Amino acid sequence: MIGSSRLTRPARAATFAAALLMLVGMTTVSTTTHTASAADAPGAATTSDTAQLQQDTLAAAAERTGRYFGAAVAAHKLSDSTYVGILNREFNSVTAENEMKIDALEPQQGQFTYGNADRIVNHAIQQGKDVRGHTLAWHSQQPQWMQNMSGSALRQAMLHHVTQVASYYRGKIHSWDVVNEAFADGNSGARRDSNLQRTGDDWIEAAFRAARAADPNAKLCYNDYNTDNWQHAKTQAVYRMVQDFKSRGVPIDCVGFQAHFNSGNPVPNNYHTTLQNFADLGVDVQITELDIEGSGNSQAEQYRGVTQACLAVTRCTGITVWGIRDSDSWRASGTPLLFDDNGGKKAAYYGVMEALGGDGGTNPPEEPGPGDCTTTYTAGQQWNDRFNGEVRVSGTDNWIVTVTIGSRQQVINTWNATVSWDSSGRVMTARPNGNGNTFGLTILHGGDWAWPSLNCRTA
Ligand code: 9MR
Repeated sequence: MIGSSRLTRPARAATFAAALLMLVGMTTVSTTTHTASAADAPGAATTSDTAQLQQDTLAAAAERTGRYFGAAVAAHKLSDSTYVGILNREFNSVTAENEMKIDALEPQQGQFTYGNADRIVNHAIQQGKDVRGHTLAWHSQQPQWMQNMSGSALRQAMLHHVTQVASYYRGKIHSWDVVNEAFADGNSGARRDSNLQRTGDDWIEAAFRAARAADPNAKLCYNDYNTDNWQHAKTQAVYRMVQDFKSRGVPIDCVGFQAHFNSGNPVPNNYHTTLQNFADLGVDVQITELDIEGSGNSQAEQYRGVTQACLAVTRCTGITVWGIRDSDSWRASGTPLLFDDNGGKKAAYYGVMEALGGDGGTNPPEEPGPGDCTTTYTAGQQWNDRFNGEVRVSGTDNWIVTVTIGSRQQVINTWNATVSWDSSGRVMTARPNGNGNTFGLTILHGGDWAWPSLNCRTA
């Protein structure tokens, strides 16, 4: 283990600094995780030493901080061995992606079908993992019979559902998303209009009381999206509701932040403030559906920042990512998860792992070798359809830098380097062309503003 930590520590320091910059909003500079210093240190471990070490996992690293690390799981994928292999190895909490929603569990009024949900819950229990229950009351994914209901009949049906499901799973659920997405988007700070909301403002607290009565030991959460930015009206409105619930003794234990991020909805630089302010109300906070569209270093830095924000809040008790491989995601085209389509660990995975203080194991970009070099990316001018970036190389004058871009992106111009492309069209290899150690490129972004991922070696 000694050799391993020697290998990763310098990289951690560099990337920690980059993450801190991100958290305070200075998102223009990113440094790759390559560094030569560890390899130069006398007695440092060799690559083969490192390869023999047992690899750390997200679950183990999170657990050492007193937190869980979970994933959303689909029952029909439990027969996919790659999927289950990653699930069993890396995660110690599970959320059913769709199988515990109202339409899945009570398709006909009063008739409950637990088959697919049970497959997930039983798998989790057999593997010693916690289960997050998602979700007891929601305006969406209601079965047809519920969609057609209103007034007191709907209120009773909703409470019956909460009671039946929470009782059925009593003792097996770590945390329930009792109510999901009950606030409107935009600046109103109002409740979302829905058939449930039209049964009266108190429908949310009624659901929480019913859930507490049915499963007194489960933590009861309110869960929503677009509540990450402390300045947003929706965030403030949810905060006031939780404050009110706590002051009146409505049984609420936790707030779930879904955390679905992309270029239009980036990780806010006040994210930590949001989590801390909610925690200060006397509830746990959980990141419940994390995904961040993008690729490479930019995506990794955002994952790192979110993880660090959670770690900085004592009552942030765990993180769940919304799927395992990119191809499992509800937003697969945005490649928003920690594992690629083949189940390989992405830069984003190592960003999370390093933030957790874990040992990235045999992450290839962290294995210093002869001829190692460092790249620094600086974002340049931006237009509607494209952006410029510059890559500065240090450690050698004789570099080969690979630049990997997103699937929707295209490099339309380069300067100060000789470049060639692989057959995928996503990996550009750049070499010096006599104009020094800084080269530039223009990327047509196709809606994906993520910075390219960089890798440097000496020729
Ligand atoms: O990932 C889920 C997707 O498979 C479903 O089609 C969709 C239907 O509503 O729900 C997705 O999960 C949502 C979660 O339950 C609540 N927050 C938003 C998630 C992404 O849409």
